Amino acid sequence: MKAMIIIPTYNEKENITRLIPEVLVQDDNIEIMVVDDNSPDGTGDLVEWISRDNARVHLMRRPGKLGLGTAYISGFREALTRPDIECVFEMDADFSHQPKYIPEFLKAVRSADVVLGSRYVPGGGVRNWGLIRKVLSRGGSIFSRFMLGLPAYDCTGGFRCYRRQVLEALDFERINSEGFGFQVEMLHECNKKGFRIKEIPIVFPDREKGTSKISKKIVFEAFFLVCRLRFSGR
Ligand SMILES: Nc1nc2c(ncn2[C@@H]2O[C@H](COP(=O)(O)OP(=O)(O)OP(=O)(O)O)[C@@H](O)[C@H]2O)c(=O)[nH]1
Ligand SMILES: [Mg+2]
Repeated sequence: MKAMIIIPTYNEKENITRLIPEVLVQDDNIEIMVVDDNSPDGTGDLVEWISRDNARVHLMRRPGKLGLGTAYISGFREALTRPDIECVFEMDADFSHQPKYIPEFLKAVRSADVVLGSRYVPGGGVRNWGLIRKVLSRGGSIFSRFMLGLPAYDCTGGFRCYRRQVLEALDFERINSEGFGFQVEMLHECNKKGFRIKEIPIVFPDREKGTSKISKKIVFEAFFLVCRLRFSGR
């Protein structure tokens, strides 16, 4: 299946040059689109340089740090302009999402509309996480699952594959959250439209290089989003 892998970046120069070749070797039908928010560390320039020699690598540059949600939506829109692309991935640049799982996503998406890389199904897990982070992540998924009736155990993960028909059916104007909230909102919209959602186990190591962009604000935003979705009946 012809796939576009969207990788949003903000200051990922230590990861991105190593990640791109590791992704591309997983399957000949894969292309990559990096959505860079004018990273001060020059990530965008590095990717531009790689893309000049490699037709499977594309770069979208945005003028400043506009957030993960809009980065993905811009990437989705761009990927959909390519009629040959059959599925679109979300993937982080920091190696928490290990490229070795890509073939398993491609296999699973043959019989599903949305495939979620899941830390919370047998065979999945996290590595090198502190207790607070574990509780927040697991608790956030359980909370989202029960509040919104989502058919998944990992509702906040960002290693995913969508069939193009799914993205074509979604109204991106309605989705305006960031971080974990964005992942929950996307999943909720897919579920409401009746798409087939499947989880495959992934092991999620903590990033080794670069710094996290997660803030308390993103965690609170996700909590209030789930409450809003639940009680507004959206
Ligand atoms: N384009 C763009 N990319 C972003 C933005 N914020 C984060 N990213 C990228 O999104 C991906 C996930 O961000 P991380 O900081 O790793 O967040 P996380 O994986 O949820 O948290 P950690 O586990 O702490 O790494 C990485 O590839 C980041 O570079 C943003 O505002 N714009
Ligand atoms: Mg990360």
